[in-house]
Amino acid sequence: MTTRDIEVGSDRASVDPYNAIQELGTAPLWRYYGNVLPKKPEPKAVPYIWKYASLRPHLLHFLETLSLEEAERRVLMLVNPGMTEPPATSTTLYAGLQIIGPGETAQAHRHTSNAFRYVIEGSGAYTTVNGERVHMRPGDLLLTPNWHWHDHYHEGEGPMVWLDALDYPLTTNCLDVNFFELYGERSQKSSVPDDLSSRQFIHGQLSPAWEVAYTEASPIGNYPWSETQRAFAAIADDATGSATEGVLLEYKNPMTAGPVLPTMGCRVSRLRPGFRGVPIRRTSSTIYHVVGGSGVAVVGDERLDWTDKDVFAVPPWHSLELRNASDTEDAYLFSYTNEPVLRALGFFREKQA
Ligand code: 1HN
Repeated sequence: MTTRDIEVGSDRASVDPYNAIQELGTAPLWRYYGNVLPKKPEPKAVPYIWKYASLRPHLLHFLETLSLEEAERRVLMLVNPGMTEPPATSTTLYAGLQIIGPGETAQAHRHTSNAFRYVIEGSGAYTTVNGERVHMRPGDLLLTPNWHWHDHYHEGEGPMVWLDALDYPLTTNCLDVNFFELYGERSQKSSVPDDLSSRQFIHGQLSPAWEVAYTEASPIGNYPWSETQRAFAAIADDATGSATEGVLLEYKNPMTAGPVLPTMGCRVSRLRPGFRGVPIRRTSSTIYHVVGGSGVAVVGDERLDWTDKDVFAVPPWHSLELRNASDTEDAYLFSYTNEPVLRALGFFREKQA
């Protein structure tokens, strides 16, 4: 230690020691202890519902007034009031509503964020994913995993709307691992037969034996609604279903029998007429999209009344109770969750609330 160090040290002793340590890039743990280690999760995300009927006119307005050349993607982000900057829909999850008109192309790019689309209305559009054209119909689930090139084209009539889901609040806001690249041309050329991955892999129990590559993300481009309907029809009223979410089916990666993407798992449930779920609490967050029907989600202290095409967010460790409002009609809910991330890292917990 030099004489100078000692002098500086004694100067500092006369100023507020808390300011002094702050200027040196430190903080006293004893004043933060509760924030670092709360008794239970205290998410920034809050329970919230986005009403499709209110948003649809605005989607149509921007379809009329904003070109895709200007917008790149014409999307209304669903921003959780507790997670506005940077915007997210719930913890580690993003959702947005994208609209595209006839003849439009959303140009090709790729990013490390995993993404998928869940088709809400319209038909005649396709997404080209690494050279494969994947066609969309309402209720279809289309995957664009990490670093896969993707562009969208609408060759049909009328507007097409889908729900975009991404894990960028994880890759960009938490982990700083997102890369992004433009393809260079506006669209990819088709290099494999249309919808081949779905046709090859969708029948799970009979998979192509010549395709040996293990893929962490599902190789299936589209999980069509027609197959989802067949799966529900096959069990009809015979299956018991889950006490919390009714007849709950999970979309599977045929390579791993696990979730479709390493960061996001997708499910669809049928709530029978009069269904009233047992409340549950999970460390994962979940985004729900109403495929059909209407009901109630009690999320923590909030009551969210949902109907056709609405989207709602359930933050971590909030109790969730799902009810079908109808005594005569089924309700169908599509949902996705960050449960795969939590399970991989040993952080998944659930308990009856
Ligand atoms: C994206 O690439 C798409 O490809 C949609 O359609 C929404 C939101 C954030 C970041 C990238 C798309 C997106 C996105």
